[in-house]
Amino acid sequence: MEVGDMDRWRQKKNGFLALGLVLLVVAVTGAHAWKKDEFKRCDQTIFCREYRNLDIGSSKWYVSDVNLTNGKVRARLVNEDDGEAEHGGSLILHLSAYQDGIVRVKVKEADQKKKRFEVPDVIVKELEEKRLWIQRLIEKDGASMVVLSGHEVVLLHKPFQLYVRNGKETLLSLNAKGLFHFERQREKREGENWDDTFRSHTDTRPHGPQSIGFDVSFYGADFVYGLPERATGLTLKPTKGAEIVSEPYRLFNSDIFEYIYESPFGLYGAVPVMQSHGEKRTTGFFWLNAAEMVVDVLAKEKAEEGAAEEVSRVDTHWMAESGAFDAFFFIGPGPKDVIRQYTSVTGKSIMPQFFATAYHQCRWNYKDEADVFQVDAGFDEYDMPYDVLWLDIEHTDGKKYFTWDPVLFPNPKEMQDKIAAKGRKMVTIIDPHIKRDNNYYIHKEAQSKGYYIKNKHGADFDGWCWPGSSSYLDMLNPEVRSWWADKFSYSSYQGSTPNLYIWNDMNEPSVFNGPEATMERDNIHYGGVEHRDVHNAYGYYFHMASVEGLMKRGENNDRPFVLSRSFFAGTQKVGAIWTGDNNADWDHLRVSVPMLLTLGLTGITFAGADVGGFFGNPDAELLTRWYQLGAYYPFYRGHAHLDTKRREPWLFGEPYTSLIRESLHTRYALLPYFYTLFREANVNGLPLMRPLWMEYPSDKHSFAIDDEFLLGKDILVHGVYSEKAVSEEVYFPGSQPWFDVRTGASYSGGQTVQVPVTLDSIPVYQRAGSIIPRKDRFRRSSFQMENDPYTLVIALNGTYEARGELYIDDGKSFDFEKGAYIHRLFTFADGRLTSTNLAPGNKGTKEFTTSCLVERIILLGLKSKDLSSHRVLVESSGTQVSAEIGPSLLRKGYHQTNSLVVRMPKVRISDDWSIKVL
Ligand code: NBV
Repeated sequence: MEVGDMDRWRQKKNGFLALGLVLLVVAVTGAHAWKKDEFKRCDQTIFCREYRNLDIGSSKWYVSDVNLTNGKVRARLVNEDDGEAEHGGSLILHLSAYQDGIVRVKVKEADQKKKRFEVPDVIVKELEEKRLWIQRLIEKDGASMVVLSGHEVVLLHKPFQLYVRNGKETLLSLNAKGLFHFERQREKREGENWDDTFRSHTDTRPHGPQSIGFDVSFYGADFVYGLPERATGLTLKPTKGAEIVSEPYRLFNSDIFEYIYESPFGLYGAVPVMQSHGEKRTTGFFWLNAAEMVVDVLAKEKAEEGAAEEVSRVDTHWMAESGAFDAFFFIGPGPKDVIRQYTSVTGKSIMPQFFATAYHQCRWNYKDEADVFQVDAGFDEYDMPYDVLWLDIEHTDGKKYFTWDPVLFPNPKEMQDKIAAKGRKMVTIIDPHIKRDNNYYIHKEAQSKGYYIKNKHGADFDGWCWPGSSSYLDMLNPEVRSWWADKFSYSSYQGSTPNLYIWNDMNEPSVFNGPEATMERDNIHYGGVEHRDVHNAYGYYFHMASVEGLMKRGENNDRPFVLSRSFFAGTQKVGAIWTGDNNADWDHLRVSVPMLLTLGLTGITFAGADVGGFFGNPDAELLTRWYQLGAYYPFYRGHAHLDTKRREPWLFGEPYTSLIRESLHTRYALLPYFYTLFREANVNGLPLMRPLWMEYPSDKHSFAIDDEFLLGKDILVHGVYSEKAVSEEVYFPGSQPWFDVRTGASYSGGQTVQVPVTLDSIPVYQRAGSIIPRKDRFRRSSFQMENDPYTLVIALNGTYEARGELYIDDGKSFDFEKGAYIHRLFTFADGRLTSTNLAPGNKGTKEFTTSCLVERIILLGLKSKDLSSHRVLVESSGTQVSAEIGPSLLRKGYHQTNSLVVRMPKVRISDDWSIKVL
């Protein structure tokens, strides 16, 4: 047998030998091949196979009685095939409504044999305060109707169908295609076998079939988006029509070894939310369910003969193996409305510490303390800023997390202190598999307290992972999470310091010898919950427990930072994620953009892809292109597989070293803009990386664009995704021009331009009408930029106006929640730049102050006549200051003439002031 053909789990199951074998496989095959057969296809999955073969209109459910109870609509659903109370009888539907266009529908068995699992800790507590008390139910023509502000919900009785409407138009529907099926739990019939076998694994399915499937239609939609995580384009293409086109989109958190580009199979995380978009409308749908789920996007129906146009609607079919029916409909009407609505259910993005928004340097593995110091010194020597140095699994003592290899890392505290002296931080990896070693304190305690997930026989589940035989903590149990959180205290986590942060990997959870590289679905969690029900949320709970740990440790807590590979709906309120083990190839560079855009649409904006690609060795050009693009990812980290050649950013020689340095500098200069955007995400859920249609919702041309994106609303980024590229096709949205951030050259909006590119840079533009705050002095880390002065880059629109914002706080504590922040608004109009306060008067009791100055104001988009008679007066102080025409603006060597630079206006960033420029 060839090494390349071996099953992955068998490569790994020998514990320490595993690593060597993995390396051997990579070395021998050279190629990256996903072991597709290790994962279930739809036709190997009972519920998926059955649901996919159902006919449109096959649902047999109808509404038998409807009433209003506690401000909610309660309806009974009856199956027309049922004899008297067969299968335990009817279903109960609860319909509730919340402020801001959110409709929620829950359906349960009237008599639940075993309580279906409702995923806890995803929905924010405040949601209940926003619930509307439904006062009146209108009964008419076999339907019940609830009128809300601006929309209504219609419940059709026979057949059961639900429509969310807006005046005369339908926005969303449930079961309009008649695919609602609900497998009620029941007793095993005589001779029936519930076992499900896949490869060598048997799932006993002790509670039998309990799947749920239904259709949701999005009206006025051209495309649907969402359902991370997979390495595909931004729009979710049809998977099924009259014929099956491809596998459905699968949501089943999996450690997919060497994942491939353009595959509907799910990766490490799952967010069962979809957003639809068309010229006039955006809507959304979220199913809170953590079991294995698949979703078909149905091909559009052909227009009837003679009909004016194709149906502007997207039909989708949702199916899950088990769990509850708890669904949310979001009425929009715009893309930002849907994200606000969805994140008001599942939470807004955390506010990161300032350092976490800067550049991170990682590798599997930095070998020892000397290696750490060398890499750290390399950044200084090559004048490259970085903020965080990461340690992967080899830093531990035998893959026992919270320990240090005594030979390689004998002085972890001193090491962290030395790194911290430059204002930098470190991160260590903590995975969820616990080595079953009786000398390991974590294992001993967890075992004696009964904190592990149990197998179907009630014993501690034992699976194979990096340390060999391992058990997995039951993170569904809040008591276990709290116990785990205590393990991060400085007294418990020996060798940790306040400058150490955390990385959670393998939390799908990854089990080398388990079915589909995870654990058995009939394993048992807290409260008797089967693993099948909680699977997609396991990583989320593990992430949550680690974050809780950083919150608890020590006093004067800083905001936690924990990166996770696995995620679920709501992860945005916990921490950051990355897209896992990508390849060092051009396709993976390109797909990183739609992957991150999709995550942003589903609330998870603090995300990035491994810069350089995890597997394989990028050549200097690819690495440079990745640094150039990654500078605009919300999370910016270079990372590499153990077996790859070293690739610290100065190792490739010129011109690459200088170009990578420039990318890092670009990121650092833009940190004030990034941080302002992070705050926006924290307040209203909006992602940093945005598809063009989020800002230009009626621009049809932009709906499927996923090789470029907006960072906030003011920066347009287009990566370079091929070798030796000489030009890129850039689409400039909107009606206003865009300014090249390096040269100041402008391009009119609403056109596609073949823009020439060189290795020096990727195409990046600033929107006319915007003001972007920067800090242009280059330091070793973001910490050292704290008191640096600002540069304001003003890109004028056609009416010589512009607007921008800046958010600042202490960059580390939670005081911002009590009002310790500054939020400024900069406006340019009538030749005058004005700075005013944007924070509300009642923002809180704490204050934040800064004495940072503005050192430079750059105006782009002037006409030559404006430049002939410029005078600059700081009106607030009455002082005249100097201004230069057309000097080098943004990077050395570029001389844009239609610009003006005002130097040292001597105003403070936090004050009110005005400067008359023209
Ligand atoms: O801990 C080792 C790696 C890590 O570097 C990577 O970032 C993770 O995604 N980890 C996966 C396990 C091994 C992968 C082959």
